[in-house]
Amino acid sequence: MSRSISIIGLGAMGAALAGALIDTGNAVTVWNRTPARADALIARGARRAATVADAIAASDVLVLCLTDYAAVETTLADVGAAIAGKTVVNLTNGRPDEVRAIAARLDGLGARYLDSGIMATPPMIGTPHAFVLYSGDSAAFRDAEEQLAAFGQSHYLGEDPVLAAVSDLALLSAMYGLFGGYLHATALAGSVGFTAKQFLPLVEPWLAAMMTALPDYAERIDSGDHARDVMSNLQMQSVAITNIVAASRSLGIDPAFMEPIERLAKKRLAAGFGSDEASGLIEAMRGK
Ligand code: FVH
Repeated sequence: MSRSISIIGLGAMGAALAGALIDTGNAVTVWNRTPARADALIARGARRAATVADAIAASDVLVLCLTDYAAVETTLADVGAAIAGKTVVNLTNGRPDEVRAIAARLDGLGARYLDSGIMATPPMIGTPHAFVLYSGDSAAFRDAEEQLAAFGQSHYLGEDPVLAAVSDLALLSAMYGLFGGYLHATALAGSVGFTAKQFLPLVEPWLAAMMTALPDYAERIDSGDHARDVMSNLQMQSVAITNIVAASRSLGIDPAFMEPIERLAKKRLAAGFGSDEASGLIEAMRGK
């Protein structure tokens, strides 16, 4: 039997989510501020809601996928009591303060709230490579779990609604660190003539090899012990870090991506932790 679900927000991601729900046999109602963006989904069998209130009335589960929480607040500004008893799954990227504010407001209106982080690009939705983080009302998650599985693997993190949003930001931070590092490295290599394609066979296996250090880093971080069995101490690494910044400048590359790492390393050295592993940089990030 098909279950109904409403999607509010049909940008690149919202349209992919709606498509995956249609493909898995759900009765999908869609609303978008710019109505024309719904046309392709209507042609695939979705129902068009004329208003946000119409989308809310159509289903017990509402999925929001908008640019930011300001858009979420605007879209839900006038919902009132109509949202009581509904499950709101908010897949919009946001900050913990924004999550708490919307969760409290919807709770006050009698809705069940799930916050979420989508760890996928639109073409990955509905494939085994997509995973989506959820936190908030556990009963609401259990009830909607089967429908939400259309998006990819679901990871429920706990009752506190901010868990998914902060984990999302943390994972995106790791991604931007990786991409930022890759772009800086490629700019540096490019300054002496390598094209990105020529540099790729060097940088790709290097990054893959460095990823294997993460379990050891995790152990050091959790124990707070960055001094045991040190292989590559920070004093030694800080020479390379400072050289990267200085060489970038002299080769005409903006060192902006690497400067914060240099600053954190100097802070750690000044505190007397030069013989520790570089995992100890996390203590400087934590303000210790
Ligand atoms: N696309 C991606 O790769 C990432 C993957 C990880 C998760 N993100 C998050 O998903 C949210 C939406 O992203 P998106 O890619 O769908 O974004 P757009 O294609 O730019 O569509 C934006 C939709 O938001 C609507 N919208 C914006 N402002 C308002 C507003 N004030 N009132 C009502 N709707 C609003 C916009 O409507 P329209 O411009 O078509 O009328 C689109 O439906 C986002 O949080 C990502 O971080 C995607």
